[in-house]
Amino acid sequence: MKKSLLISATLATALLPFSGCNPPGQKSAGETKTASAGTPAARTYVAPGDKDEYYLFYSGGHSGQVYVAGIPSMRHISTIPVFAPYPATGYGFDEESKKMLGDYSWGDVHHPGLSKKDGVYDGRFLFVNDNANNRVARISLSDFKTHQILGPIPNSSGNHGSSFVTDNTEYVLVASRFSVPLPKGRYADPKDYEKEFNGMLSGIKVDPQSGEMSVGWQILTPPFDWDLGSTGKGPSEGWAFWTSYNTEMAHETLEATSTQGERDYAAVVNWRAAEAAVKEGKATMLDGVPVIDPAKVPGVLYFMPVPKSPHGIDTDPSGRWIAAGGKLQPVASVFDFEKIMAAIAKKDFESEFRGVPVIRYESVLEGSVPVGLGPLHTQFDGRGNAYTSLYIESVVAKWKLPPWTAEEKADLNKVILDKIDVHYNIGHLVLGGGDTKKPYGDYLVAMNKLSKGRHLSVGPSQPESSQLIDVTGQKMAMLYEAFTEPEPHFAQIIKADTVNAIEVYPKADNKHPHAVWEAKDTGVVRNGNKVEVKMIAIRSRFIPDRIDTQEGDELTIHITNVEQTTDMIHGIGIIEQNMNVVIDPGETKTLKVTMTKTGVFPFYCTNFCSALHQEMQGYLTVKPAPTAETAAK
Ligand code: RUQ
Ligand code: CUA
Repeated sequence: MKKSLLISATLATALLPFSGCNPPGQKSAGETKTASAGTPAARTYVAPGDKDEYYLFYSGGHSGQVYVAGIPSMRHISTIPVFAPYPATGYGFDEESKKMLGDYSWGDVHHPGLSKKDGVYDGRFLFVNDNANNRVARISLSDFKTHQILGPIPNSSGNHGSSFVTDNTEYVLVASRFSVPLPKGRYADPKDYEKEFNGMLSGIKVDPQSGEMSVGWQILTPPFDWDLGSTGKGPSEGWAFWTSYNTEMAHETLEATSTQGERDYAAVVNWRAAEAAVKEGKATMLDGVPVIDPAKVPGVLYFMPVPKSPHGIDTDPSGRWIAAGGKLQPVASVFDFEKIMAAIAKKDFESEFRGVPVIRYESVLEGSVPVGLGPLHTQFDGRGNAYTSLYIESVVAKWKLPPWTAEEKADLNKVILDKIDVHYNIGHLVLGGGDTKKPYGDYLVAMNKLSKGRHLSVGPSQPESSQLIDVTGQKMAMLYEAFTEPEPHFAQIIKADTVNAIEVYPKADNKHPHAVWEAKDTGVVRNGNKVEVKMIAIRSRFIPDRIDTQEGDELTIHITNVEQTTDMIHGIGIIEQNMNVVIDPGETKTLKVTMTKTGVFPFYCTNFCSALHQEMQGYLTVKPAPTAETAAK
């Protein structure tokens, strides 16, 4: 009896991938892919035409972009350009995206953060930070495009400790990695670091309707180098936490000097109190932003000691347990938020630093879990388990969160439940919904810093590796290995059905002032040396397909892709004008070129659109500017 059951289960799994006659995305009854059934190959196999269950948004690091993949297949689906031009979508060439990029042509994306409602992802926005140029960008998940880049943020240098989204997306919270003399632009000698330099914590306000971001307020800090953070939830909602890796306030050879202290500090921030203090006029304006001095406004900031050079600090789904990775100590320190609140209420402080109370370590520490070597980040499955990445050990450690039994407390080795090898040197890890109140609890992606040739050779520049791990069982199981462009720092995993993306821009929603939809409304208008074109792109022509200009003219083209069909994209590339704009169905974009060269410059559709795609072309002519002589004739 038992045997036949087993066989039929295996058979069913084996048959799964081949029931492929459903329309794309529709599964037949019973065909729900689960993390735990079948061989790793069957568990990650998404048949041609079928769709993945989750989106994985992972950071593109210093490529400045965000990559979109599917889980469980780990297939790369799309690249969302954010901080760097990307000719594939024409990003950074049209006027709208050029304006967003401003003076910068790169960024360093580390930590994508999804918007939330009531502590769970709502599928509206993805926020990403730029470590390099102190910016935060907002991607809309209705069209998977970047809609706003805020920054450089005043008084903040090195936007590494973000983007941490509060439970109802009131704020995206940001911490400065580097301390500099403030306001920015002021010179001071790094020798005077302790006195002249400062760090900053920032609340980036998010408009509940539009998602538009603005700098709400800031909290001045000593020149600690702030590292990773997280927002509270449940009982700790309204609070946020960051670690510092340089409480020593070293400003040279940090490798040695910033690692001397046995303890560093974490910042414990009451962001609701910060918001209230600003409303009550307790802040001082600095470079246009209300800045709170925590020595003068008690209750906004506390310091909490954590062991030696911590890195990640993560709040569990219940909001009570806060786990800090201790890079140079083989433990994850678990703090109890209830005890933190009690210590604050009783003013049970061990000291103060520059007017900021330092919470007594022993009174808030629940325990130090001996996870292993090089603990960095922790994620949660919603079933009372935590998963910590161990950089040095190249392992993910699974352990049990408190409450612990007396026996476990006496020997915390007992709460380590499992370890799995990853390849190699894991940085972040992400579990679906792992930073929300309700993690999905099935898949975990280990984002490994080194791939060490576990792929076809591509020369010395090797990719990073991401490994998909099933966390549904007692033991973790390795499912799949994918390779990524540099550099997947952190990622977010969201259920696909929480995201509702459009596939064409409805004509009725196109608010571009120069959008035109019919041939009769297109045309070329000259005004002095300004030439303005209203153009449409439709399979398989540009209307107009001839533009006549003269040397020195400023040419503006407003081009509307009038298609209303899914996946019917057109592009316009102009030969030797360094111009390529791609227009999605129903979209209008504006491009500008100054005519510095004479001649005839063909333009053509860059995005394959039809059997007559090759024929989709036209001519831009540029006559020499009239000289005194030719003008007199
Ligand atoms: S932290 S190097 Cu995300 Cu582990 Cu930036
Ligand atoms: Cu239009 Cu190719």
